[in-house]
Amino acid sequence: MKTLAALTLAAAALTFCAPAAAQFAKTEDAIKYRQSALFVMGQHFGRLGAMATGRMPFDAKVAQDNAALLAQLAKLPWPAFSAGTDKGAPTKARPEVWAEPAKFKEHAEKMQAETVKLAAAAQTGSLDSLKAAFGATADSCKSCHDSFRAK
Ligand code: ASC
Repeated sequence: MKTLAALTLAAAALTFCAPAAAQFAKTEDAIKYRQSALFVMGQHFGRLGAMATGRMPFDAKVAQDNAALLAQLAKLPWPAFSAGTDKGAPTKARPEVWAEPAKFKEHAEKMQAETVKLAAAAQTGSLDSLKAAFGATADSCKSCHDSFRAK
């Protein structure tokens, strides 16, 4: 019984300490995780876009909060594109994600960097700064989607 408990603990510890690539119990979980993270990002980015394009009145505090969240959320999706998660649940991720990992990583890092700049722009309280940084971030979303996401 003691041995079993020790083994269970060791297995649990391994699960928590495993590298990011092995964080998901199932392939399907990794796919759902990255889709969920990107969906939530889209919600927050969409609010910033609504302000940047005048569809929603500009509120500096709301912009700051959304942009700060977005910069944190932008860290989430990437470990969930781990090896073997190209199928196992419906996904628009193209095979290029795994065939061209350096290029994919470059796009992911570019987008993350843009969200950090967007959060900094939102901090200034200037709508013009927000607009410029929003546009640059949207371009980074789009260029990755063009190469790595199926239509
Ligand atoms: C979003 C969203 C995207 C990007 C992209 C930017 O809010 O869901 O896919 O922004 O449209 O060009």
